[in-house]
Amino acid sequence: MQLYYTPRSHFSRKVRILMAALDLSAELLDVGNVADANELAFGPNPLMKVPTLVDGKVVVFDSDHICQYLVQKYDPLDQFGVLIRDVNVCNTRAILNSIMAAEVDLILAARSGIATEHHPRFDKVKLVIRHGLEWLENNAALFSTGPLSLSFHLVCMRDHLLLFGNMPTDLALPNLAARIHQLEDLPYISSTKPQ
Ligand SMILES: N[C@@H](CCC(=O)N[C@@H](CS)C(=O)NCC(=O)O)C(=O)O
Repeated sequence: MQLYYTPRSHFSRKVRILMAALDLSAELLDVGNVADANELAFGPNPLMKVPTLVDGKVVVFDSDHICQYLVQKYDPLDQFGVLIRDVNVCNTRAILNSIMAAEVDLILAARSGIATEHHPRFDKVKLVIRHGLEWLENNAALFSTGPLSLSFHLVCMRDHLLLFGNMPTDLALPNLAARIHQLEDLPYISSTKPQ
């Protein structure tokens, strides 16, 4: 298998954590700057995003879809609850993904030379991150009662917000921090942490 990714990509890290936890390996293909419109670098993905998985003749786009594909093919017992469709779990995934996508908007705008300060669109994007984090904190019990893959997702979101300086510093998130602390030393969490 090949995985188009970048070492810092939080969406790609979801897949990398799951693959490591399932003892699966893939050749990692770093696409470089994801803000670039360099079609060739992204391999077969017409959306020019990472991650993309290539498994023989099968091409799979989108991190959640890739995780589902891997579990359906390689983990019939679904040890980490990737295929769970419970409404609360899906809502939590939607919030995590939206915070992560909002952060991509901020980072790629800045990387493309757009000032994101005092701009109504980006003010809203920042509010999405704040309100999303508050929602997760208020619903943090879902991470201990829900599938472990949801907590993998949480770690990816949190580490990336911290790495790129987009975590609101005035927001107290003790319940999320406690959950992440329980997982930080797992080898597939620590070995995939972006530097
Ligand atoms: N829904 C997609 C989102 C992927 C995504 O936005 N990836 C970012 C990097 S972390 C990217 O490649 N962005 C490029 C762009 O938006 O132009 C997924 O879950 O895989």
